[in-house]
Amino acid sequence: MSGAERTTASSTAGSVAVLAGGVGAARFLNGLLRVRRPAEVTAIVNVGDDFTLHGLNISPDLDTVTYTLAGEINPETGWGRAGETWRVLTELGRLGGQDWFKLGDLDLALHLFRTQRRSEGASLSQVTGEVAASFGLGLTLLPVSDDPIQTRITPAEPEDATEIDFQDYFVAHRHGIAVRAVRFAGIDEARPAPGVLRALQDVATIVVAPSNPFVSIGPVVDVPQVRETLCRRRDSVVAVSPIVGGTSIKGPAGAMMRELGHEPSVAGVARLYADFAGTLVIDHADGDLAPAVAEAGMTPVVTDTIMADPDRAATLAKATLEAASAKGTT
Ligand code: FO1
Repeated sequence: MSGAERTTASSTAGSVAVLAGGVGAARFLNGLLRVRRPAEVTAIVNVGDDFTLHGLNISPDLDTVTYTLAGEINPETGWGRAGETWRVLTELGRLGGQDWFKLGDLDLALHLFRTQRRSEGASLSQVTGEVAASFGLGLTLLPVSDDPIQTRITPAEPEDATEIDFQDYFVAHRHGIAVRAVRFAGIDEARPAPGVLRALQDVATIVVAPSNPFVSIGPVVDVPQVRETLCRRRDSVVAVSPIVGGTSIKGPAGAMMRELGHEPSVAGVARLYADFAGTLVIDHADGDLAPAVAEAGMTPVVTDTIMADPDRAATLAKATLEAASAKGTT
């Protein structure tokens, strides 16, 4: 840890860091920003989904958070831009190019900008800050690392299946294949991006967003020094379960838990998070599993976790912060 990142004396009251994946985290952050000032919020975002296509640097989770908080997200998909046009992609398809990953015209502009800035030597966190500022976002938006981390998936079948890239699994296969293993290539050498450890040390509350525990939160928490920092602040770490009623609201988290040998329930989530998070926010639908969450070592807090609209996301964010303050951390 650099001198600049060593712990400071006390937490800044009201400040929050959110460990974030894509769609679920973006909706949570959107709610959080209705109950906290942007200057109080730091989002620390997964980069394991990042990849290169058409020679462009694509960072899906950072972009989903950016577009959502800017009010520019496509509400139907939860990723990409609202009011998007697809002229480049259509022409690319006509040429016989790769059009399986849907990059819209507006979205492409961001990828061109990011790729150009990276080629000039700017780090991912610098570019992320520039993009966030261009959208008028007041929060601190950080990739968990400026170093490359690649989530790699081993399909369960056939027996001798080799690893595939995350977006190949998620988009090309529509996360419809069973998973045998998940690996984060490069993570052992990855360093936390500037500001990440300091935020985790200084904020009053750390929230683990309702994101996939394996492929969204895993590549954040497994960056060297991040888990250790969270463990030291365990009483200030509150997770929101991405599993409701035994399944994920969106995406493959529930199926993945089962396939990787974990119980697809809030108790299973608690067993995954208990070493570094003290509290688990669960939905009313799972209220009967509160004792199992407690048995796994996390304090259960039961509330409405379905973020059907920004108001309900704000209510969830408020309840999550209150769960932390009940432990005397805010
Ligand atoms: N998800 C899809 O299911 N299909 C797509 O074609 C697709 C394109 C895409 C383009 C830009 C972007 O930022 C995200 C995009 N996503 C797409 C979503 C994304 O790949 C996943 O949701 C995340 O990686 C998982 O968090």
